Amino acid sequence: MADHLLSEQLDTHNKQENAKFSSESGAEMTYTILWIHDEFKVQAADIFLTSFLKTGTTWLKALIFAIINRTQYDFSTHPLLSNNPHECFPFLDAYVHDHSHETISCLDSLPSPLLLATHFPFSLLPNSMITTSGCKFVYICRDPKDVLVSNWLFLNKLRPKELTPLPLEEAFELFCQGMSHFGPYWDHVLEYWKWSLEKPEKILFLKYEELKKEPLVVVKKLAEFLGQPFSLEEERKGIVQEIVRLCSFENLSNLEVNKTKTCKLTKDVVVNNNLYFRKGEIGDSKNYLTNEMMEHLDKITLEKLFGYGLTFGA
Ligand code: PAP
Repeated sequence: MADHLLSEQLDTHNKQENAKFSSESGAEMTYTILWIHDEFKVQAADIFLTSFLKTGTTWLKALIFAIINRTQYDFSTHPLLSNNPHECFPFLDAYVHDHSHETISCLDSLPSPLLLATHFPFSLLPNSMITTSGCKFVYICRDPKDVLVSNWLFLNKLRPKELTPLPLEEAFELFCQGMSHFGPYWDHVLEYWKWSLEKPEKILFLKYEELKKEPLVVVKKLAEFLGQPFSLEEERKGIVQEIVRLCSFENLSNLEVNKTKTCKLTKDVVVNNNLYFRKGEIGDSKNYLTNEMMEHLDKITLEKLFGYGLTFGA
């Protein structure tokens, strides 16, 4: 009986802490959206990386940074060898989260083209980002089963110590219901997919799985889309291969900066860089999800994407 009472009390405490945690991050999010809509000035040269959580953002940040700056840096002393990709290619949201004008004005001092990332869904982007001509978007998606598992493991590591870890069953339910910081996963993907069909010159739509399977092909496609195609001379010198190698999971995850250092995500959240590099594999979710869970997720995917010409995977 005493055990039962204790567990009920713990449950109530957890729910209260969860609610506090969610409402604090909800308020931050609202502020961020308002700031981006009212204050953020888009420039024609800006490059935006948009994605849901855990779909390959860190990897793509590294690749775009390396492609855009390939004539500036030597591969032996490259900034990506001593900085986490999130430092080289920051989140727009993180700047805003800081609530300090000093940090926000830092945006003006970043080198052009401005490389900024956001997890916001298409429908929450301000009109200026969508309509300013010249600026480009790259979106990356991933099989939802792997997204769910990767995100569940990551968030449990970030969870305040006073909260018990979120059980996978609960994370699964929330994910299926579309409850996440950035809305339902499938809607997130579909909105950007539809935009990419409408404006292929504005947004390049990528999949984590195709990047894993054919990194050289995708890196060339990226460079071309961003208006900086590789010259024959660069190809002959093996620059595409160098970029792929520099940004590979094996290379980045073994760097001192990514093994031991931290990165400030927002004013209050500091993340160990090694949390961004777990396994980097396709299909690892099968080691966590039951067959039933996987079938259910595949069924939602089929239903949600039906008729749009989009499937997950390469
Ligand atoms: P974020 O939403 O916190 O920015 P994001 O970078 O999108 O995370 O996704 C992290 C996933 O990408 C992790 O997947 P996993 O949990 O299934 O392992 C991470 O391991 C993987 N990842 C990070 N860097 C690379 C890379 N260079 N190559 C391939 N996968 C990578």
